[in-house]
Amino acid sequence: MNLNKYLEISQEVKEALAKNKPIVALESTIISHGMPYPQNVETALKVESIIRENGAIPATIAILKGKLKVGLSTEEIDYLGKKGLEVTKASRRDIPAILATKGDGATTVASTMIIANLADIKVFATGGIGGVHRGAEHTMDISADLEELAMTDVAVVCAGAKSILDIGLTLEFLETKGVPVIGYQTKELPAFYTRKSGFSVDYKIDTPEEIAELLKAKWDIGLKGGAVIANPIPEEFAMDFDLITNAINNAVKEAEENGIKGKQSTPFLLSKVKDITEGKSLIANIELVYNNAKLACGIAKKYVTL
Ligand code: PSU
Ligand code: MN
Repeated sequence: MNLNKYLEISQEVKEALAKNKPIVALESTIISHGMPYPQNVETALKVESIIRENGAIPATIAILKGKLKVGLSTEEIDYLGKKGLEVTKASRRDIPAILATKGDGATTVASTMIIANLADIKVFATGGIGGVHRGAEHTMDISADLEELAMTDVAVVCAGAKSILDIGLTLEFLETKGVPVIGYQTKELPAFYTRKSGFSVDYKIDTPEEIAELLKAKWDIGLKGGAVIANPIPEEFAMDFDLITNAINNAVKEAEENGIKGKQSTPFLLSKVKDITEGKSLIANIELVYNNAKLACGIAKKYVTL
């Protein structure tokens, strides 16, 4: 395999890998498609500094000029944030074409997992994962993130599944594929903007150290695939359940009326929810990413000692 032709790891991340330092991977679709400019760039840079403050090395991942980049410069993050929706949202299926044409791609959870794994990074923090969309029984819109979780050995720390998705079907899919869904200090799967969803996780685990032990056990015995570590949004930033439920229902309706499909779906819904909640959902989204980054550091720090 001629990986060197494609993979470009930053000096800082290379050194961290060589010294077995804890590293936390970060995705870039959240920058280009998940949040508006300039909050996207501010958040991406702050999440990196939070990771450093918490004793790990951040590795933001994207595809730039046909290279799989692990560890971006401030300028590169700014470039992706400014270009926003103009950058290709790159999931698993998009990677080969972007490499061949020397293009740019903002990596989703699925493709960030793939690239992190190539670089031997095992812990990844983000906001939310893709899942089974509402109405998937007709549209078959099921995020490639779920298949990736079934096959690529990277743990994804997120704030649960948001109700733009069918949370119940998303959990069923993960169960079928053998992906552990762990609640950090909670028995209930958080629903991104809120701490509750009405659905249970498989296991409640109360410390980052035990989560690291779980990952180690899984991969030691050769069970392929990742894990979902669901971390509830901090109480003080959680949104009112009725307010967010209403906003999401209206956004889903508007997406249907406008025939929004495929890879446009998640970015469209996120942006609508933000408008309907007058920006409150964006504030919640930013805070939960910071919170997930901190937990990911705890897991990564223990994992490197095992
Ligand atoms: N959920 C969010 N913000 C995001 C995404 C999901 O709250 O930015 C992005 C992630 O990159 C995720 C992708 O991997 O959307 C899922 O898109 P799709 O459903 O098209 O696979
Ligand atoms: Mn989709």
